Amino acid sequence: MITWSSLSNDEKKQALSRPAMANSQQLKLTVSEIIANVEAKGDSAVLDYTRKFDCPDLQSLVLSQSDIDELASKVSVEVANAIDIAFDNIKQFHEAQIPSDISLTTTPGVHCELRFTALDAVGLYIPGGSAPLPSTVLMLGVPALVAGCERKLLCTPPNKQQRIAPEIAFAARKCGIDNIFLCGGAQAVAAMALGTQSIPQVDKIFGPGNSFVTEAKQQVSQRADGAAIDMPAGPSEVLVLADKFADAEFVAADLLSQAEHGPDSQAILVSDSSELIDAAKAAVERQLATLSRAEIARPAMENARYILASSIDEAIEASNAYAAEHLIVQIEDARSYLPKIKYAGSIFLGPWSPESAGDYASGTNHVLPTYGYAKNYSSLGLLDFMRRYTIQELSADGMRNLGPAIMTLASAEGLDAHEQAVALRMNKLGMNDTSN
Ligand code: HSO
Ligand code: ZN
Repeated sequence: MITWSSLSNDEKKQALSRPAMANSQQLKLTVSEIIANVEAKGDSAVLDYTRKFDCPDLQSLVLSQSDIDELASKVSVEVANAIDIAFDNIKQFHEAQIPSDISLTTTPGVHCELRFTALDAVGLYIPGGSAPLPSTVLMLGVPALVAGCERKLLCTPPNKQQRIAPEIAFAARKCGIDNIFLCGGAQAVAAMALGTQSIPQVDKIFGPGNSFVTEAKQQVSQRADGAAIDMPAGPSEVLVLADKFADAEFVAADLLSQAEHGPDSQAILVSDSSELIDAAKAAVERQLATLSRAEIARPAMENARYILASSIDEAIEASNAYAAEHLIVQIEDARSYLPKIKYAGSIFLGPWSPESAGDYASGTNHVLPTYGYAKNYSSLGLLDFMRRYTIQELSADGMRNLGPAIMTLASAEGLDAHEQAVALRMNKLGMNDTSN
């Protein structure tokens, strides 16, 4: 247990430090080679990498519509119903985010508009690995559907049988995904960003992934002919704020639900009650023994931090300094602390709001800024699948009214051509005296 008030500023930083991310020179080099190969050889490079890493017998990168239908039909009624419920809630919450265009007269005769439009083509990346996540298909696919993106494609690594998890096919079909491609890793990101013979080029790539995927997203986003990306990514994390009224079993379960994502997951408990911390630690041990993924969760919990604060305000100070991806507030009257909570990707208020609710089905998006990026990035939302642009229209009166100010500013910046573009028009309007 770490006592927050006894720490120096440096020690506080240390207590909340995240593990260094593996963006070694070697990783960068390997990924840039993969991207260059995909750029040069297209499908055949993607196919080679996929055969090497995921599926030695892979025949085609394209999962046909009949294969998607066949896979989707294997999903149990129970899971299908649960996906339907999650889909409906996520859809409702993202539909509520549909923005309104703005149309405004700033100066008489000067008309300005702001319009929103869906991105044309989006690429959704769904990792394979130890737990394929159909919930992530919904979190990416539903906003793309609601935004009205014309083309939605999904890349995910195939299993050895050239197939994907039936739940992923089912969720993708529900979201109206146009194509599923059987590839993963940096090669999938390169293919979506640059396009290949069978994988169309997209405007923006979304979704979580391992260090190769993350590095590939960074690299393609820096190319003018590449693609935009959703947000930088690091290992998943949770910070639980709890007081003496919190249920220690709930607290432990929430820490562990983060820990089971991966050995590099971060779980932090901050409380003003040492009794609660002790009880939560004991509950973690008890619950850990019962988990099927204990082998993954245990190393993560070995790095877990338990911080004792002298007050709730001090606990919130620690939480703000960490800027957690998920912040769970199990404090009496949790909502009343919202004004003090500055940074978190998503906040879970009160004893009945586990992270699992937002991970799956409440309606909020589970793609969230990690690694402290909650300070300057937002949780994924509808607007990430749209772009906004502006329109302006000046009438002759608008030009008469605004022209002098524009000319004065252009002249102050020494940009004669800018000034001229207005002066010519003012002359035509008979406004020869342009001094203002
Ligand atoms: N907690 C993960 C999302 C997830 N959890 C998917 C379960 N399935 C990152 O926010
Ligand atoms: Zn989760």
